[in-house]
Amino acid sequence: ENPDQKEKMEKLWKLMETYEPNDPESIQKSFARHLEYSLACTRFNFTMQDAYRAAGLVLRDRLLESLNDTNAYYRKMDVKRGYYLSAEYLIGRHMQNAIANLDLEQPFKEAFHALGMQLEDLFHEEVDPALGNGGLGRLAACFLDSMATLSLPCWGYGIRYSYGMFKQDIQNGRQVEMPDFWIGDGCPFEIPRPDITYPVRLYGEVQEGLNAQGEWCLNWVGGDIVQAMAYDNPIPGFDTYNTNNLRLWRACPTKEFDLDQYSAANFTDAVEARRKAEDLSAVLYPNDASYEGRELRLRQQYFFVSASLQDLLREFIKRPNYKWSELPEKVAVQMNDTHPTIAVAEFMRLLVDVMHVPWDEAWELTTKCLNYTNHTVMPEALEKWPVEMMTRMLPRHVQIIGELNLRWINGLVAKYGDGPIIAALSIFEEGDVKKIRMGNLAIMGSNKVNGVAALHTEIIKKETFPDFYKYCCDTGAPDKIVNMTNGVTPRRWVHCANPALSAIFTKYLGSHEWLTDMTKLKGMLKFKEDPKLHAEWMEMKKTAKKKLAGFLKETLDLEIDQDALIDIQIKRIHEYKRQFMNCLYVIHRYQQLKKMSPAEREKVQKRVVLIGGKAASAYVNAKLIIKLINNVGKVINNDPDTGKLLKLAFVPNYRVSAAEVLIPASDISEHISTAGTEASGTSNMKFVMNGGLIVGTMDGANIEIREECGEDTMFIFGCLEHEVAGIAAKAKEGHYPIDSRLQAVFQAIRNGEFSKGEPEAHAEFCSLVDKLCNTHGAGTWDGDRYLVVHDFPSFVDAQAKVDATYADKAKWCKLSIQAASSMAKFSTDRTISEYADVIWGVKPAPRPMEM
Ligand code: BZD
Repeated sequence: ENPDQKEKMEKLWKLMETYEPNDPESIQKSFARHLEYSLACTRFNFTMQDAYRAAGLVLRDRLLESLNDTNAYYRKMDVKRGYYLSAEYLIGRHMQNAIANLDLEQPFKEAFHALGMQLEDLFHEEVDPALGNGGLGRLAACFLDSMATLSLPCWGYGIRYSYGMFKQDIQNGRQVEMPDFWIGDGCPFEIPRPDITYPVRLYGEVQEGLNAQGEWCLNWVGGDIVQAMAYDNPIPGFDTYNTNNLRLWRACPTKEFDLDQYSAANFTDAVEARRKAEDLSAVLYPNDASYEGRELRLRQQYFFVSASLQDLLREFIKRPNYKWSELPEKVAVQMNDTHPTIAVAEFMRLLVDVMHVPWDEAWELTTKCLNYTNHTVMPEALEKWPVEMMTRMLPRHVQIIGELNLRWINGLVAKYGDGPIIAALSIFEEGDVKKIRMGNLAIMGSNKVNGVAALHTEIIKKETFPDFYKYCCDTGAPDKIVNMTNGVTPRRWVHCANPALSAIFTKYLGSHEWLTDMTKLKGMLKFKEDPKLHAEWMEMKKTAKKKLAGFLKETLDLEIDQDALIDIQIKRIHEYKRQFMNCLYVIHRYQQLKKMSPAEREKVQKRVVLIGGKAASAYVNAKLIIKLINNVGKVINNDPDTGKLLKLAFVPNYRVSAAEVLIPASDISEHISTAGTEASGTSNMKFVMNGGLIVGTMDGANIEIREECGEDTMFIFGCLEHEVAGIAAKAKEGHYPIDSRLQAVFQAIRNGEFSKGEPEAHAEFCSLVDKLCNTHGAGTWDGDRYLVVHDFPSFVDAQAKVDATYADKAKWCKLSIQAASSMAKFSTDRTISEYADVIWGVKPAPRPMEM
């Protein structure tokens, strides 16, 4: 309005009206400028790390232009927005992905090549941001990539942990956890936003009082206030001008310094209290399967949920003449697992207490805006917080939850009378320690609830939340629970991780359209028997294996035969994922080789078995399994009879960047969870997209991958989900027999063949084996909870079939092409389109190139 101001703005606008140019020379100039003026290096004296940082800033400039213009466009179009709330994002390295998605591969390559640098070397300088545990966190990251690529107005919200997933060191075969202070040198891709902060209250009490309108109300007062400060991470889409945002919150002390405390005696206490506030976002809990009822964890959850909801509501009320009734037309929120489900109560609190929306209307808005994804059927992973703890920390929320539950139970009793279904559906779990069930709160407060693969969604309906499902059906809403089969982004997992394969697809299909429409890959099927393609395909695998060999040499000083079949199992270490069974099989294979004459051995397929993954630090058995794998590997790899034919190695510190090297190189990967335990799995999809075949159980997304790719592309074994209960019941009575080959493996372990000179390890390994065999104490059976003994024989058969099939190179190659070309369903572009259509009602809003 002010003419003076206007003139200044126009001047600035003129100066900034064009984007940073993207020709190689301009990129070089930007690079030199950042080296000198942002990093204070000279152009003649800088390290590769400096070069990486400067290149990162070159990209950041371009990301910011796109992010700002995309935001302006979304505002102008007044679009409905989606918000993904997740305590974890396993984003992995930014640089290569940003270059690809900004369509800068060619000019960047040229620019840096001319300066005597290889892009690959720059990429290696980046530490992996590992703000997640495993599949759930990586899924969130793939989702962000697809939301941007589909030009959907969707943001992610999460926590900017100072320490991400621990680094795994292996010492004497055992896992040792090291802190991952990933942010130590700063990350050139993030944008700190000291101007965007929200207060978050913890503890305190609720008082009756009057609101601004003079009406009776409840006020939450006292306690501690922390500030949540925003750090923005631009997420560029591929083949679109849209760039979305991942906004991560860091906990900071409140800005105001309590003057009373500012006396000589209390000064240090006051500073200490402020420092403590920062603990909130200090560290990611490295537990991926069972929650620990730690108070700090609940604080983290509330902290990021409150800041995110405040932020998205602020965006909503910025709109001129907003009406609360329009909220569901403008906002959809997705809660990633139960971790952010305190959002149900916080949304109510913000609407009722802060925005003065009447209770009933607020509840209607809440249940229209929020949605919940379940990622697990393991009962030990469903979060339940003690009422006592939550009442201390979030007194107002417990009141709100109490009121919601009262109304909910009254309605249920009116419908069903007072029976067991009431206790099952209550948000509160009675018992010695009264608890709040976050799963129940989430389902009640959500518009849609989803599982992550077809089988998993059925299990949720029938076993995890059967009473809710009954209620949904009884109230005419059976489709409140829907399936959203997971996916992965082909940009990172094919194009960036496996450039040779990406080039083959683009060449045979005549364009790179497949990268945004994976159904195009079907066009490869007509070449699946083409010898020319076979040659290129095998060359592609060779290239990937060569890279893997370099990686293994560097990290483990391990030499591998690049003609060997590469067999990989990489995922969190867990009994249900059965790395133990894989290891037992390798021992069996070793024993078979040992029995053979040298001439017989010649005929055996060479194999390199790689197992990698982190164990939760308190998970004793998972850590023992790591030790066993390492010890078995040591024996096998150093045995001159077998060393050339069979290798077993534990890959330390498995992480996104390691996956990018491992996955393209695999011939076979293992997805061998007990049927009904793995909700989906997502690395299975990455492997197949890269032309690897799967040894797997009929579990999670394996079932759907097999459906898409054809039965002949997968080596299936093990019992089926519906058989598990019967097998477990029978096992309780006595036990199914232990296969003689497995007996021999157990015997070798008990004889100490893999624990020579290590009495402690010997006792530990025996305890693992004993547990599996400990089945005869009637009624106490759970030793083989995951049916390792039961499924072992069919696992051995499946592995034999792998060897036999691999012997026919042309057949293998055909199956590999067939499988990789049939993976359209498992692109997160498909998954996210479904979320956008079925759950969020969010539409694409591609922004034009120039605004
Ligand atoms: O989520 C995983 C499931 O185990 C996989 O089957 C599935 O594919 C992916 C994605 O849907 N779950 C997790 O990764 N869970 C966690 O990481 C986690 C983290 C903290 C607390 C509890 C679980």
